[in-house]
Amino acid sequence: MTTKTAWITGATSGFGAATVERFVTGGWRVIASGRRADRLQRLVAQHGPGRVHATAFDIRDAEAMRAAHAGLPAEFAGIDLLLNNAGLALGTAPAQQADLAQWRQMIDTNITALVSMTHLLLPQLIERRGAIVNLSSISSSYPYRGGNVYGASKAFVTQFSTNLRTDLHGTGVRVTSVEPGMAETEFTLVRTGGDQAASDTLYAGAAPITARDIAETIWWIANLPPHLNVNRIEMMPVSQSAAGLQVHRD
Ligand code: NDP
Ligand code: 8X3
Repeated sequence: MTTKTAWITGATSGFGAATVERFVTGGWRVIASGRRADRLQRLVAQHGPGRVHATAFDIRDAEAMRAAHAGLPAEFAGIDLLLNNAGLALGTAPAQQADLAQWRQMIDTNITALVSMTHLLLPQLIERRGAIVNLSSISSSYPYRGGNVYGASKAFVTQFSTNLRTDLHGTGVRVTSVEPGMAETEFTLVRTGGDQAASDTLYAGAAPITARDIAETIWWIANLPPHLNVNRIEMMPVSQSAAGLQVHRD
């Protein structure tokens, strides 16, 4: 059996790190990306340079992205799956109090970088009848206070996934939008600028989704028979559900 290769963005933490682990354990090669080079090097040390290739770059830097792609060693150059996972939420303030720089960083990371990675790899994904898995979120469907640009960026990811499927009709390339709810990773630490107490409070007693749950789901999607496509998959912890509409009265 030929060894398959996945490019996993946001591999230094959370869903990405757990998915690297799952795919390497399952026999795949992984190209692991993120800004924190030390964490990527730890993955290489743990699994070996024949299994994990580290590409440390800021995903908003289009030139660095292209250079990372051009510099792939031969054994990692044929990519079968792109996991567009790198992303973040910044801030919890309502739109009228939000920081514009944070909005721009979410758009640059969650949208612009994701479409750039996709555009870069599409030719070879088509050639290999590969797969694209995009990390969207339940915030793409359910608004909540302070979700503003984050949720909108994930709605883009969901719709981009659907539209990609339509354009890729007949190529054999599979596209999936994975839409998790509350999951405990570094997500809330990043969102709150490093507030560990806020992160702990959010997840306490809620039995949130784990990074491993998501990694197992992505592994399942990647290994379905080639005639099957999971278009969208929405997941929540049992402790989370939608809570309806609000009414303001004068
Ligand atoms: P983490 O914060 O644990 O991981 C985020 C990853 O994204 C890190 O590896 C980080 O790497 C990478 N990343 C962020 N910005 C950049 C950048 N500019 N350049 C390169 N890499 C970057 O969060 P999660 O694992 O939870 O999040 C993964 C994805 O899942 C995100 O898209 C998130 O929006 C989505 N999601 C998360 C949910 C949750 O509740 N946790 C629920 C639904 C969706 P580094 O900092 O090293 O660059
Ligand atoms: C991250 C989880 O609750 O903001 O996407 O939708 S949530």
